[in-house]
Amino acid sequence: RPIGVFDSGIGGLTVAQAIINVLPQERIVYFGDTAHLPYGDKSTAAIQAYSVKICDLLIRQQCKVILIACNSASAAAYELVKEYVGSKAKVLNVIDPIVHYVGQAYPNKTIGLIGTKQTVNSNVYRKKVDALDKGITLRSVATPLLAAMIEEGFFNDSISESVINAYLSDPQLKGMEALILGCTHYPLIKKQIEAYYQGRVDVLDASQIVAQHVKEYLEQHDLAASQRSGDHTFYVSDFTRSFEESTRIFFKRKVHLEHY
Ligand code: DGN
Repeated sequence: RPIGVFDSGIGGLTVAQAIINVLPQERIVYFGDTAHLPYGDKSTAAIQAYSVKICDLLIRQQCKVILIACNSASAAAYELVKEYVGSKAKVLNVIDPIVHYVGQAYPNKTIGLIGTKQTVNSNVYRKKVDALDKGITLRSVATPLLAAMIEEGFFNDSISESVINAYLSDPQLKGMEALILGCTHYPLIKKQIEAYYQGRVDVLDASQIVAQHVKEYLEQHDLAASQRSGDHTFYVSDFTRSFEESTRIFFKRKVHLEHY
């Protein structure tokens, strides 16, 4: 049975790619909700409704695990989706693995978070970090322009550098030990963010941490596939050629998108 991975759009392909890298024998069914993107500025109720519908589809595709590969949807809909899906599939999100990692690596330290408005304003990261009781201080800043900027192909250039510098110079983000890249798109600008800090801050690529977590989860729950049972499939709720072209940015190769 495949692993279902869903996101508001094609940005979650960074997470799918990271999973394929560590779990090459697994088959992925990806769903990008391109008809409703961006989730980052939507209400919690809207994101919950979209997420539930997507899970219906992934369950019909026999997915053994559903990974909410979008920080905004993980923040808004994880608890609800988990209850909705029940015993039909395991549900994972992209926030818990990062919070767990930070708890192990940075007790009593100050950590930063950047992500969409939904991710930051939901305070889900803060609540989960506080629940660890490890003395970690979380400072977060919503950086809504970054995802749109990357989708338009602005990364590793002077325009993205200006936008990144403007956001990261926020006084909220002073004095931290590490920065969580809390959005599917940000692995693409990790190098630029690292360059901004010049080694003073650890920049945490959530997609790598999440992929490692999925691997351990499958092994622990005896769900890992021993060999690949077919090709990955990539669905979108609204097909455009430009989405398909943009898959190159987030995935190693151009991906064929199917309209569902
Ligand atoms: N995929 C969303 C996230 O990780 O929060 C970002 C894309 C968006 O909805 N703007």
